[in-house]
Amino acid sequence: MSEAAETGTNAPIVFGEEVAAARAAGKPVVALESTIVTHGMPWPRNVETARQVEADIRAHGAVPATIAILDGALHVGLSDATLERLARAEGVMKCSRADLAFALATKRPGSTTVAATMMAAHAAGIEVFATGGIGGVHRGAETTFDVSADLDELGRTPVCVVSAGAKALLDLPKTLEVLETKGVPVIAYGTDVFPAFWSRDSGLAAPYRLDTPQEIARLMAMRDAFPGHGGLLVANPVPAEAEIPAGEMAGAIERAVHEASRRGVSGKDVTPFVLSFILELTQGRSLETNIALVRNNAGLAARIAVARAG
Ligand code: PSU
Ligand code: MN
Repeated sequence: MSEAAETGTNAPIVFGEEVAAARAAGKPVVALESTIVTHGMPWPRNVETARQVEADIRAHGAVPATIAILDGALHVGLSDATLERLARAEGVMKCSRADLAFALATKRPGSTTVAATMMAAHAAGIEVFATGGIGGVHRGAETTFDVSADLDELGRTPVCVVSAGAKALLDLPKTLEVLETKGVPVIAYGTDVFPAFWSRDSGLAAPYRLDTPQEIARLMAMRDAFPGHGGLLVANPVPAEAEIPAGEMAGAIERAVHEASRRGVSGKDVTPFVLSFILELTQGRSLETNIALVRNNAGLAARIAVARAG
């Protein structure tokens, strides 16, 4: 099913049943990425989390649309069986902006990163998207040039991305600088500091603070007054009871980043490698925190989508 007339795209989009019904009824929809399922968490916690996150969105009055590439089409909203198949599959392509059209054209199964999910969500007319943490400027980027395509996409595509900040394995000050350069408003939710994924406080001041989904919806409406604007980053701190304070994470992050460069891990493999290495170093604690923060982001994204529709 192509929605060329409505979205101005010829992208081959297949809407899941629940999402198609929500669109027809004008109900709020929240997009979800799938790289976190295929490359961010181990089986079977990945599929359990994906299901739980979808339930969290429904509990807050919106409809979840998990996005993935299957059989040469962008699937917006996956059936439970498809979600499980994706979560179990080996060799799924991690698709960012550079990879999306390639996976579609060659009919390879692909999961979507923040950047590719934003592209797909926008093509499908979805304005709010929940993830764990965005990609950004990697430590040592001054020599490796490793900067996530997520930042470029935020600069150009009008989707509100709800995250727990940027992954703390990154260079967070540089990530905030690039977001500012690209004209992306960064809004900390209910706090004055920029959160650091597993930790509530990165030690960096947040550019802006808002305290309700209604205020964020109002900001989105105001952004609409300026055609050609890009995305919005909402940084929602992990719930206090699930956080691992930055001081406790620092050692594990340092070791994992060091190990990645020692082994010559590069390109799209860096983030998955570092995440799974940190999971081992923290004996699974980082995974529990990751799950808690994604669920928290899904709930807030649903409330923003509801406020935006109302
Ligand atoms: N957040 C998580 N786990 C993940 C990711 C984010 O909690 O696995 C993924 C997202 O899909 C993000 C990607 O867009 O990592 C960034 O990869 P890269 O740095 O290669 O752009
Ligand atoms: Mn990269």
